[in-house]
Amino acid sequence: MAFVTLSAEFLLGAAQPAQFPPTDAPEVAMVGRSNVGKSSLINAILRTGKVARVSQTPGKTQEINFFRTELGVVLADLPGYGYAAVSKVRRTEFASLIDAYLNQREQLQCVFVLVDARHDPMPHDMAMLERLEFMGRRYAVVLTKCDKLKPADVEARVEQLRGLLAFCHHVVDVVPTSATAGDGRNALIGIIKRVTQSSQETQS
Ligand SMILES: Nc1nc2c(ncn2[C@@H]2O[C@H](COP(=O)(O)OP(=O)(O)OP(=O)(O)O)[C@@H](O)[C@H]2O)c(=O)[nH]1
Ligand SMILES: [Mg+2]
Repeated sequence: MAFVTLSAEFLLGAAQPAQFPPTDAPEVAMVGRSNVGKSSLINAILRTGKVARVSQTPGKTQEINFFRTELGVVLADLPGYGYAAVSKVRRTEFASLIDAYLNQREQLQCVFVLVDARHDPMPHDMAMLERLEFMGRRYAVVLTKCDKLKPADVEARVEQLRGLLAFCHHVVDVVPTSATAGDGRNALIGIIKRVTQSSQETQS
């Protein structure tokens, strides 16, 4: 792949929809449970150091963080869903911020739904996939932390997700990744380029 590193600029963190930046670039968003590896995945895609903040403690990302990248695409890092130790009020706030973003954001061209490859998808994950399918939003399932599994188990998880999504119309792909090993990066950059180019062609 031609991109050794990708430069990026942090635009802002939005705690409410009024703060979403009025960019004119296509956007790709990371969603998924707390601690699944959303911020790590952004860093793994960029490879330009720790642009997005990562933590072992779930609930690290509390706003929607927007990064403009060299690909001409904005990457959005969303707060995680389903983290029980965050207060119920905060969880409801995160959920409504995520909802507002998915409903309103016109720049959004594709959602990366991150699922921990070590476990069966959780009810929250299935609900998100159903929601995106229902909304007609294009999405890809990104399996994270594959470095912690044997290759045969990764393959089985990919097949399980492909099976679950067999009749879905808006899924682009199921991609096994490891942020620590860098696996899956080229496939994700390929998807980002494909979905954002097709959006620009539609606009012109
Ligand atoms: N082994 C391994 N660890 C990972 C991988 N991706 C993330 N992690 C670890 O998982 C933990 C959570 O990563 P984050 O990127 O902060 O997760 P997040 O989804 O952004 O979490 P929130 O912001 O809290 O929603 C950190 O300790 C990471 O180092 C991976 O591919 N492999
Ligand atoms: Mg995060």
